[in-house]
Amino acid sequence: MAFPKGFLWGGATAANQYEGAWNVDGKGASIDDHLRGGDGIHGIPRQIDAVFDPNALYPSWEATDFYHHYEEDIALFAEMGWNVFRMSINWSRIFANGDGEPLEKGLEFYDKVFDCCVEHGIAPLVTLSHYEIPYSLVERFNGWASRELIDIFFNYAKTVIDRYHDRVKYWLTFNENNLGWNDMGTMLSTSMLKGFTGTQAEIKTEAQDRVNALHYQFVAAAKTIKYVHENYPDVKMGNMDCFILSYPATCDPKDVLLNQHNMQASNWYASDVQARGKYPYYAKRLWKEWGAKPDIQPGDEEILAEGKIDFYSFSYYMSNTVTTHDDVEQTAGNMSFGGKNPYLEASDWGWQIDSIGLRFALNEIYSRYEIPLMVVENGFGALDEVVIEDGVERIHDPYRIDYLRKHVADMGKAIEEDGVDLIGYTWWGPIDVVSAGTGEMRKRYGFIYVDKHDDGTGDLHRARKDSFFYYQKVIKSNGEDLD
Ligand code: BGP
Repeated sequence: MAFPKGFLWGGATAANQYEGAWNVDGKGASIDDHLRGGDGIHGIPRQIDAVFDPNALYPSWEATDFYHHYEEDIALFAEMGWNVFRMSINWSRIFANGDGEPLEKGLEFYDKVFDCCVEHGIAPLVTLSHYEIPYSLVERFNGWASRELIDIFFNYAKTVIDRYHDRVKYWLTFNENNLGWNDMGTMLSTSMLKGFTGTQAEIKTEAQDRVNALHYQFVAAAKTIKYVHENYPDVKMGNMDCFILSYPATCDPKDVLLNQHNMQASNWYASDVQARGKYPYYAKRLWKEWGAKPDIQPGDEEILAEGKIDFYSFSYYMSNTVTTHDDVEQTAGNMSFGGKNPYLEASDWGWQIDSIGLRFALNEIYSRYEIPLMVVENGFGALDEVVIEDGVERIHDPYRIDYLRKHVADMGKAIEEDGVDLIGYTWWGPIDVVSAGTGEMRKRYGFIYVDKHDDGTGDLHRARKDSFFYYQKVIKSNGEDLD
């Protein structure tokens, strides 16, 4: 058996892309509630509105309405055989403006959700901040550009961890924390968009703000982890990084060096701080290149050292290439762009499919930190078609099954042949949700179809896709039966 007994199998979601009910029971708007959808296939980016346009459609407002369907959805997850469910808490459902008094109604909602998970034998794995901060913090502080956010976040994290630690034993701090190092990541991961109206492509931030924002998030995460270790020894804390795997496009040593530097900037910079508790040696070179140094205040370094993660978690979807030569065609990726790889196929959105890259990534990460790993996002966004057969709705999605099969097989090899300590796998978007990058509904990842469309129509009913039954079989055989 490649996968150890007790391996965690499940799926991953995020409040802003799934929950809906954006303004009930006192909830405030989050940054995502201010975003319109784009069109990923035709390269039309998302639009951000500082002030709501009454004629616009904001996909997070309803999303796929987990808020009113959680019992039905968690029952479907249990039917697939899950023993873990990754979800996030919507910060603005607990603190409408990010700080102040917590909203009891919001807290009660997650009580019900976690109770329901536990009743079904599913362990919740909870992200504290998945690409959303209350919009009030964007307006008042310019998001994570301000040091004040450290304590505001800590207060929020402490509130929910104190409340739910009896049912939630696995927590993640910031979703795809590493992305804040470039402009593209700014929209969702650090939200430094005070007063900004425009498209994602137009966002321009200062290097100094980006370097600080990441630093404040590292300190806020470490402070939270330290608190948990001191108070709840049975609770485990992880980071969450977007592993952007890149290869040198040629064997020109210049490309190999460029790739090493690229991997340091986009991946290792963040995870070295979180796993090793200090900035890595190459940070000095990066700060020089970026033209900015983080605002490290007395006491920060001690907090970083005292708040190291217990396990490393990451998203992995695709790989790309980098080169110093100018003849490599570019393609899109997860909050990134990179060179095309002639050995790989890609999704309709240009994300290059590379399951061997996942095995490679697992080895790279494990050899660096030697702590347990979790793949907390991996998945395939595609255009699905609903057909009616014998009066029943069917969604035949062999492309998604194929992607899943290959990635599970390569994870199995990383565990069995390479010896990596991988403890869990949560497929991204196991039920259709709003796309983070493009705001589309038609970019579907789910094993469960939701009747919801880009124009806001749909009655939100759920239907099992072919991949639902495939994943059920994979889990039942603990990753052995991949036929
Ligand atoms: C990651 C995010 C998720 C998710 C996923 C798929 O970056 O953590 O929130 O959405 O990517 O990306 P997309 O929705 O853009 O296809």
